[in-house]
Amino acid sequence: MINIPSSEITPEHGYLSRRAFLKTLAIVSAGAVLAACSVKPRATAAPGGTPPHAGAATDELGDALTPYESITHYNNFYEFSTDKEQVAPLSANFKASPWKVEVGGLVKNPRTYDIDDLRKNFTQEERIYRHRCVEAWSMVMPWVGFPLAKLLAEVEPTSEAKFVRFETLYDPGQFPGQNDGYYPWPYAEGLRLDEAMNDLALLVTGLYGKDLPPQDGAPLRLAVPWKYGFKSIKSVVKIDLVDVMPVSLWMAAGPNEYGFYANVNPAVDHPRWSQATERRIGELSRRKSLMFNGYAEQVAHLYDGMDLRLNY
Ligand SMILES: Nc1nc2c(c(=O)[nH]1)N[C@H]1C(S)=C(S)[C@@H](COP(=O)(O)O)O[C@H]1N2
Ligand SMILES: [Mo]
Repeated sequence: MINIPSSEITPEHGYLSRRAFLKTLAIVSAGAVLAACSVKPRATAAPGGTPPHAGAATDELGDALTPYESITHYNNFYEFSTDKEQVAPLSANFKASPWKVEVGGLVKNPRTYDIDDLRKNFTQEERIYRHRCVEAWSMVMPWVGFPLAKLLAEVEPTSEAKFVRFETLYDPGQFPGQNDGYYPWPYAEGLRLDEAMNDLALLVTGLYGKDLPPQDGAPLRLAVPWKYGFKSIKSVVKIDLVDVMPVSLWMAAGPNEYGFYANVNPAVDHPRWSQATERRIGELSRRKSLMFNGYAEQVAHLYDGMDLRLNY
């Protein structure tokens, strides 16, 4: 079994250092300008055309969008670095085109998609989602993308398919972190088929109306907003329908700390820290975390009769 040094996965300090605090202020004011520019009336994306700018200033709970600067300069993407602030500079030259995504396994119509086809063939829509990292920080992102369910409908899972497994690109030449044999690369994640079919599960191609930047998982990443952020796998090249529960990178690396379900649940603490509250990036005091990250109405039924403490 792999032993993880706690420095790698210990959550950020609840209170920012003075340097980080001053930096946050700078990011917030720069971000305020950006956010103001991007609050435009909702536009409909023409097929293959420019996706819309953020169509609203808040999520459905009234919480402000996190500034573009913060979303793109405070990143978890271990293939580049375990240092959140190093991901943006290290990913600047990442080659997200050409890009192919292989969809197969237990499906009637296996198919390899070009990223441009995914953008053209599936109507791109804007979704404002909360993102809650297991480390207890959070953001609000205006993603652009399309429901995973639409892609699955096209490949038609067979009756044996019970889970969906996702895999990130393996390319140590581009991903310096993959030269470190510490984690079981490539990064993998999974969803139960009914979770994957839920309308909230989004395949993301853009952010703030622009193409998805490398640090956020270009050119295609998943967003499953009711689960801890590590489920939202980046830079996906492979989607497989399978009949057994996939083992994710985090389940393999730390099975006692990271389970398959990873639903946001303020009542179930991480073995090493509380999940009751979170630090919203850009805010100074902590806020209460919400069951299923505030999406209970849409997803709680998926877990009827399940013990969410056992199925963490
Ligand atoms: N391939 C890959 N996907 C990943 C990660 C990663 O290290 N590698 N980190 C996860 C974690 S822990 C989080 S919180 C989110 C961060 O997404 P963001 O940087 O766009 O906010 O990506 C998730 N997806
Ligand atoms: Mo995370």
